[in-house]
Amino acid sequence: MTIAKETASLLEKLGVAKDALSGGDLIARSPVTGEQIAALKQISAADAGKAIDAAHKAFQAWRLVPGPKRGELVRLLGEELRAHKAELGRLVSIEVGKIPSEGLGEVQEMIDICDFAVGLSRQLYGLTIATERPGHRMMETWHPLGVVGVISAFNFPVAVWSWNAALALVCGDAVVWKPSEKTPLTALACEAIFKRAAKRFGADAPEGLLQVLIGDRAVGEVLVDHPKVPLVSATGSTRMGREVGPRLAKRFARAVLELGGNNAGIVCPTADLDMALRAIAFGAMGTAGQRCTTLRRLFVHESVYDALLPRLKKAYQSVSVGNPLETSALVGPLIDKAAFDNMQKALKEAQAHGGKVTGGARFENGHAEAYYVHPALVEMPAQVSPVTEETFAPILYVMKYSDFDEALDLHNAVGAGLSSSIFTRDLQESERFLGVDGSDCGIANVNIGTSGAEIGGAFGGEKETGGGRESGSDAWKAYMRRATNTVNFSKALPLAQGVSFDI
Ligand code: UN1
Repeated sequence: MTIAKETASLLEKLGVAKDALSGGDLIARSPVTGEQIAALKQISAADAGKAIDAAHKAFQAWRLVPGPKRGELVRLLGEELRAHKAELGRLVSIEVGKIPSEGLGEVQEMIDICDFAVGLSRQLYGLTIATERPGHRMMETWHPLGVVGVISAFNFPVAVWSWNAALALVCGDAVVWKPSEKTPLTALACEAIFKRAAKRFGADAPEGLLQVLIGDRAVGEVLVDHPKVPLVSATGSTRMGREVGPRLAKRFARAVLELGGNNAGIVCPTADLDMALRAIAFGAMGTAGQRCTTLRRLFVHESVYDALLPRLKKAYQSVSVGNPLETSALVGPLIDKAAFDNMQKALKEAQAHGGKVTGGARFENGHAEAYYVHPALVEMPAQVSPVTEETFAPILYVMKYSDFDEALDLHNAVGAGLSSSIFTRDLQESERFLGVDGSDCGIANVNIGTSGAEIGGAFGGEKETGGGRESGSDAWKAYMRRATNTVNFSKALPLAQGVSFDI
């Protein structure tokens, strides 16, 4: 069976209408072979505006449904995802080129956030606060916010949507989703899955609660600029965030930005090198280096450099790269030619700055339009460009350090601030790394790689990563509006701060 045929059959099983898949000009391709798998119709900017209006109408009804009941819809969504995990996981592998366990893992991440959100639907807590006035009560209430706009990237085409959607839905919001143009099919599959859950939920799930906008940049701009969208959660490059952020600020809308990462690890003298090696391999080569959380920079202490480097090189030389649908390769293809070109450009620049490159070559794997590359390990004499920039490809820059403080400084001396890790058995080093003047990232790990976070924690980062937090912990608060309420149940009207105003 060709990939196009398999895709059509998967989409049918997932409930996507056949006529949505042809006759349009948005060409969906599988990076596995580079072949076209669908030609989708795109929504016009005017229709995108109408879809947002419809979502707003749905929000006005949905916000009146009690939180725990809203949770029931997300429970059903999780159930549908469990039932269709194999098909959706496979579709992720086809559309993004992820290996099977990562395609399935992404769907598992969706199921996990649904479970989390169901529990959360009974825990949208506000505080009761001590008031200085007798006979008064002060509290805070969390109310649904409105339409939540979600702009997602190709590399986690379904999980990142679900982090946002599951929280937004239990928080009483409607969702308008603009998926990456590189991954429209998995978005249509999610829409179909959601619709089934909504149908099972019944009439209390208003029509239009989820809108999927298949379209280009102009459609994304409608979402970003629409006055009825009080929050946009956008995942993508820092360049994209630099455009989206100010536009949202201009109309005082909230932004949850999850932008670039230039994640680093530090390997200390006491590190368990076996463990570090495995964590580095997955962090840097896994998902073909196309996670926001991918390990891109490694600082290795001079006392263990010669022990670690040959082993790391060997891992790079022996890692299996290949067709994720037909082989048990650990690394699949890059998403497209542009990703490959960027990778080659960075490697050339690294070489010009004295970098010694292992790997990095492309092979067609029988498909002229597919971009399979051997992950690249680059020994760098110093942290200079391109090390300081994120290149969305499997390149790991390795640098030697002698002093811990110097390593920390270098670690923090880049624009992005998403994820970080340290490999050490020295408590002083690990605590310093996690402490106030340690890693400046939103995620800081000890003896674990930079990627593969669980959904229970808040996900996001500082500086040029954008500052947003999605997923677990109290990230839900961004999806609701907080009201502070003071109630006077006395017969007097005392003013705060001792002010008197007697008329
Ligand atoms: C992303 O790359 O945009 O921590 C998200 C991780 C995954 C999510 C990555 N749980 O690697």
